[in-house]
Amino acid sequence: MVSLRFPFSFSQSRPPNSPSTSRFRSVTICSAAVAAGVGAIAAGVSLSKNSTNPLVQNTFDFLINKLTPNYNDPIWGSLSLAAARPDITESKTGVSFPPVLKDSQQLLGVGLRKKNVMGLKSISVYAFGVYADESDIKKCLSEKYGRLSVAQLKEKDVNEDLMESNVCMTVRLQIVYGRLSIRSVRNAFEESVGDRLQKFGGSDNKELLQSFTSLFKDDIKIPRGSTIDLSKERGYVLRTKIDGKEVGSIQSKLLCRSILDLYIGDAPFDQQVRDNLESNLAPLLND
Ligand code: DAO
Ligand code: DAO
Repeated sequence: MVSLRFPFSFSQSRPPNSPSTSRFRSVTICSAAVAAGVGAIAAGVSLSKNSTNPLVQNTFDFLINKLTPNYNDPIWGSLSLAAARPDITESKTGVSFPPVLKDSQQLLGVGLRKKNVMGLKSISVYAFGVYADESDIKKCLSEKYGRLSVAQLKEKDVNEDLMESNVCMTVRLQIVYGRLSIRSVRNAFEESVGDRLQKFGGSDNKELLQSFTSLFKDDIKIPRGSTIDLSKERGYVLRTKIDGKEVGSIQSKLLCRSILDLYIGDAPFDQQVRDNLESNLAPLLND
């Protein structure tokens, strides 16, 4: 009897008592062949990982994409396990994220937003997951990146194209800090997003910033456990929902770009998401 654990490339660990554990345990496959295959591939990692030969690297990436039980791989369908695909846990907080949102947006990475308070201590504010629509990825990015290995992808700026393109995406925030006030959200937002608006759009973006922060009404409560979805929809519309309830939407390519930059840009809140991005994008580009 072989337990099939974490069929994807996120580096993570799951706390023993996390809510998804029992469902996760039930994903068990009676197949020595699968175990042998995975073992052989794992052994191949050390041989191929450092290869500078593109043919070897491409073959290796192909085998990894096609033979490992990747959570995006059709193997899940053929084993009738699609419904049992486990949530992905952000390791430092134990917060879990569904592998797919809105039926078609695939999870590309999870991370943690920390904030330094008065230069003294660092608090964990929220865990986040970054999702992108699978068919949009193919439509917008496959022609340019479809035949590249993960290593080759890492040398390109695929994250830039993802942020600039019309790919529908969602960043899901799950609040872990228990004393978040709207005032501190507004301040942090003005600092982090304001900085990006200036970087990508120049200095005259006060109105745009205010149009977004004016959505944060004083009576909104965001206690620990709240979920905020920031979605870039078709035509660069940024829609914000708190616990599934819409709080507003704004059409602005610059705002969408600036928000995404916080999570998958060059100086992201958590480098772990950037480190995994290409490995999680590659199977979606190559299918
Ligand atoms: O004043 O208690 C405090 C420190 C709060 C820091 C809050 C940082 C907020 C980060 C943005 C959250 C967006 C949901
Ligand atoms: O972490 O610095 C940051 C920026 C986070 C963006 C948060 C947007 C929050 C929008 C909804 C809050 C509504 C009260």
